[in-house]
Amino acid sequence: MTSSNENKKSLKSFYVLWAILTVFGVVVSLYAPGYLMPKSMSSSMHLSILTMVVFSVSAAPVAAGVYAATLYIMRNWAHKGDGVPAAAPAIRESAKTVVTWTLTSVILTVFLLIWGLGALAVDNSGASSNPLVVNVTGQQWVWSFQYAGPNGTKVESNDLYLPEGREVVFHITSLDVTHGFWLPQMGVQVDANEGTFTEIHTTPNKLGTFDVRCTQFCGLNHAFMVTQGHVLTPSAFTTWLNAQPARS
Ligand SMILES: [Cu+2]
Repeated sequence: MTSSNENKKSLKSFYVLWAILTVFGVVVSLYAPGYLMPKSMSSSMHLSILTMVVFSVSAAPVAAGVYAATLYIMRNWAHKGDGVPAAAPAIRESAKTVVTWTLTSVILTVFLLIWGLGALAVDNSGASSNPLVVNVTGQQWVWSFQYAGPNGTKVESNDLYLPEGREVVFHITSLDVTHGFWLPQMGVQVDANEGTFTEIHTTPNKLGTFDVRCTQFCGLNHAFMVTQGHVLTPSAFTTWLNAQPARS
């Protein structure tokens, strides 16, 4: 009787610790991604940041459980002196704890699976009938961007210009080794491979500049394979496009 009461009391500290660490994890998860991830300039990036927050918040109780168990065990099984340590109640012998732990993990995992599939579906839905097609070519160690210019001409630029509010479809390839086409603020990242095209889309929703980087180590000057992108108003974009020299 006494022993059972002691066990109850003792495991209570584990529950309290679990709750405190969960609250801490949830608060950090709510605010950290906003500070640590690039500022969003597209709906895809907004969805990526939201997904990061949802996944971090959902992982918080599980991570908190692991840390709480670790601290609880370190405190209760600490060996002091030469004597045999006093036995503390084992967490695994508490049916309530095991059921809570398992159910929490299962429910959160199923929720994340549903969220992930839903986010993928949302990101792939709503493809516009008139997207801007930009051909992206990576080579050691520059990016170049080809657009359809006025009157069937082709326009090429080493800076990426995009209009606000219109879906952009990137057709990406490489002339040599594998590069990684990455627009951090747009939530766009896909490999550029020689001899084949990869495709990715986004819709910029904020005016301003963004980064264009390479995510695959592609040789000596990989770190310098960076350039800038610009989101312009649709009319400014048309003006820019028309001002470029036609290539053919
Ligand atoms: Cu590269």
